[in-house]
Amino acid sequence: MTPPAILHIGPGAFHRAHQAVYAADLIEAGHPEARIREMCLFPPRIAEALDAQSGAYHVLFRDGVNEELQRITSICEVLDEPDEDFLSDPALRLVTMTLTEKGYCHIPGTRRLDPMAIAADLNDPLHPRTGIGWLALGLVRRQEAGLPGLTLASCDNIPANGRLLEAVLSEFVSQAWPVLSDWLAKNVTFPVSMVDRIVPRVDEEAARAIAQVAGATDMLGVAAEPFGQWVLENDFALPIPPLEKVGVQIVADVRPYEVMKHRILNGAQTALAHLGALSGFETSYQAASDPVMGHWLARFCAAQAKTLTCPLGENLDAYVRTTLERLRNPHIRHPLVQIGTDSSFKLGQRIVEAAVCHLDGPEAELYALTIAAWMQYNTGRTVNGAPIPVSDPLAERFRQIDLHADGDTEALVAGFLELDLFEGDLRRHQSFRERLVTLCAALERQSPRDLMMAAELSTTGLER
Ligand code: CS2
Repeated sequence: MTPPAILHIGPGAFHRAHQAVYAADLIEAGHPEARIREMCLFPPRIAEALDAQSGAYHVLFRDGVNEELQRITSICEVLDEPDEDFLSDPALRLVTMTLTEKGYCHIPGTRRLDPMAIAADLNDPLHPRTGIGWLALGLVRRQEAGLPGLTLASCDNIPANGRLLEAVLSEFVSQAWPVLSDWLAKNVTFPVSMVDRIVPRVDEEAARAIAQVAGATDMLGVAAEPFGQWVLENDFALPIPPLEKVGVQIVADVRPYEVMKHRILNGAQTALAHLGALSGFETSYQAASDPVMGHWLARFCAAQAKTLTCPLGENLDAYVRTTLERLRNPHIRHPLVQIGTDSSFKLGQRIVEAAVCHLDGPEAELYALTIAAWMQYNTGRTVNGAPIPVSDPLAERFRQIDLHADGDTEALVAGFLELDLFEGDLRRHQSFRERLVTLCAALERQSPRDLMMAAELSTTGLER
């Protein structure tokens, strides 16, 4: 049997519905080396479930009209308890990973290691607990075995993910394994990648649908949209399996693709997460298909698109149209609370960077409402005072801002604007700040949807 050339760290639902599907397609196209060895750092461990299902699971692709079931067998081995030689296989060509934002152990907004998050691995680098610690140990053993370098590709939805991985791993190695530093710099590459597919967590309905079409319960099954994109920077230490044969775009510069995705698709999702939740919706599908919110969202996406450089081979109008259709897919019921989680990490790259381009223009109102809704959401109260479960690394800071403001909306807005993520022109823009105060005050009594409706009526009125 051809040994696997790919090792992936973190086989969660997103990976199983994205990279593992590309690998399955490539195997199907005659490249058995595209099989994947998985490494689980944290529960849920998948080895037992995969074994019980003879190494297969299903992805149910649903576009709202049609369903298509794909049986995936690209995962050939799972290391639930990895050993330190996990990177010492001569057949290994590509390491991919989905570690989540927190898995990079960095200080948010920077590419520097957070000393607290990495402390245990620095004290005991032979028994790592984090992905960063494991990669360093694995590379030490690989270098000792006289093997060539490797390509480490982050597949997390983080801007310039490869640069972040390179920075934190190099910093960790310089402290924990200084003898490896030089080899790492010369032999390991860290391509940036943009990955896209909406994969909500599997709810009961999705699990039932998968079981029904697959004919049996599937503990690793995932329901996802058919849309998928993977853009990978052309920077490989060794030749990798030819992923371009199954639609992976290998390009010199991933950034324009990444910014397009973060602003248009992810920006729309994050805007809906707060505007929608405060308007009483539970999923992005419900919010995006509501006529009032849907109309507003189309204008918002068009405003986001105006801030972009169009990547090669893309068409921004078409991308906006596809995004709106994707969000209206009735089978992809992405919970707004899931998207609203960790929003302090997301708001900057998805919304604030673009808002800065519109501060003086007619679209400023769209951004003021989006950011005001984010602020209101993070006070932990909906319009009628019902609690919102805020799940964010800054949740305690948000609570303090709200407490300190003590009902004074100007103080509330000022408190939020002090956060690092608003560093720059937006914070200093007087009329935008005033809009935020007015809208935050309005959101104490009215839902964002009510405000959108009122704004629409007044514009139509004016036009007449
Ligand atoms: C979502 C993303 O939860 C979120 O933050 O916006 O997971 C989104 O669904 C993916 O980036 C789509 O590729």
